Amino acid sequence: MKIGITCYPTYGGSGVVATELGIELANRGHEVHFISYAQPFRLTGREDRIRYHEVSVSNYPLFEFPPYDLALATRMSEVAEYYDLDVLHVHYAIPHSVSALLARQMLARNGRRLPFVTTLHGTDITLVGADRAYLPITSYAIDESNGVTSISDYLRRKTIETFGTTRPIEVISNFVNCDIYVRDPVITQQIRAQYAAPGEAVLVHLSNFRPVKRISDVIQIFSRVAREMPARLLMIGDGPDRSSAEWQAKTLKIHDRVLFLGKHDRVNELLPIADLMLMPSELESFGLAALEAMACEVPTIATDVGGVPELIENGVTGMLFSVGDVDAMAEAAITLLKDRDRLHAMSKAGRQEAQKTYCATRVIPKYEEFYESVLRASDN
Ligand code: GMT
Repeated sequence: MKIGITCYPTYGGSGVVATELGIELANRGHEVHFISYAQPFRLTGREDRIRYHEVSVSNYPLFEFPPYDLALATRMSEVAEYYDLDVLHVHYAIPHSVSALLARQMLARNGRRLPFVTTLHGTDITLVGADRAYLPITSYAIDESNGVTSISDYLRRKTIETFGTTRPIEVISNFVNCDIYVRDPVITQQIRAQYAAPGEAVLVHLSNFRPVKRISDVIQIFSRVAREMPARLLMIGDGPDRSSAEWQAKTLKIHDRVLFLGKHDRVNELLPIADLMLMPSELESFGLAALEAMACEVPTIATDVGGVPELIENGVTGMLFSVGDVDAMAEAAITLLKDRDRLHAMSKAGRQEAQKTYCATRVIPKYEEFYESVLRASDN
C-alpha cells in the first residue's frame, strides 16, 4: 500500500506512535509518505521506503495566524496525487482531520479518491477538542473520516460522550517494538554506569513536561525516595514545566541527584537502566511511556486515570494511585525498591504483558487490516 501519514513531528506520544507506525509499515514493504511541517524527530531520513514532505506556510504580514491547516491540506492533496497514495492516516484530530477532509474533497473534484483514517490520541479529545472553539469542527471531521481509531477503550468512550460522534471507533492500542525496547544486561550495565553509582536506585520520568504530566509530583515523589536511599532521577524530555521542576529540585536540595537530560531520540537505550518509572499524570489516554518502560522490564508507579488501567494491572505489572497522592506513590516506590524480589517479578510480568499484547508485530497487522477495510468500503 502507499500510505500518507500526518502527525505532530515534535516530542509527544502521538508523533512517536505515528512515526513508529510508519517505520514498521515500511519494514513490512509499504511505501510511506510523512507530510508535516518538520521531519518527525524519531526519523533519521535514511529509512527505506519512507519519504518526508515538508509543509511550508507562507508568512504574509497580513496573517497574524499563518493558515497551516490550509497549507497542509494542499500538500496532502499534492502528495496523494503525485505518489498515488491509497490512504491517508492522520494522527491527532486537530487540525489534521480537517485538513485531510479538505484534501479529499479537492481531489474528488478530479475524480480521485483519497480515503483518510483519523487516530485519536488523547488531548485532541480531552483538552483541545473539548474547547468550544474546536469542538464542532473536530466532531464533524471525525464523523467525515473514512475510518476512526482510538488508542484505548477509555478514549473511544470519551469521544462518543464528548462529541456525540456516530462513526464507529476501532480501538487499536499503542504498541512497542519489543526487539528494540528490550533490556540487554551487558549494554544496560555499561550505560547505567554513566548515570548512576553502583547501589543507587534509578528512577525515570519521560514526557513532554506539560501540566497534564504533573512534573512537580514527580520531583516530590523522588525527593521522598531520595531521603530513604541513594537514588537518582533521570528526567527525559522537555517542555513548559521543565524550568519550574529544576527550581523545585534545587529548592528541595536534590538537584545533584536529578538529571534533566532533555529530548532524547533513543530512549530505548536509557529506559532499561532504570528500576522504576514515575508517571503521576493528571490524565493519560494510554500512557505510551509506561508501555515502553514495561517492555524494558521497568514497572511504572502511575495514576489510575484514563486508559492507564487498561495497560497496567495494579500490583502485577505496575502500581496505580489517585492523582496527587504523592505520599502513597513515594511509599510504594520505596517499598518496591527495597523488595528486590517483588520488583523483579513485576519487571518480568510487565515485559511478558508487553510481548503478549503490545508488540508491534501484533498491533501493526491490525492497522493494515483496518486500512484494507476502509479501502474496501470506499470502493463501494
Ligand atoms: O501527552 C502526551 O504525551 C502527548 C500526547 C500526544 O498526543 O502527543 O499523548 C497522547 O497520545 C499518546 C500516544 O497515543 C498516549 O500514549 C498518551 O497517553 C496521550 N496523552 C494524554 O492523553 C495526556
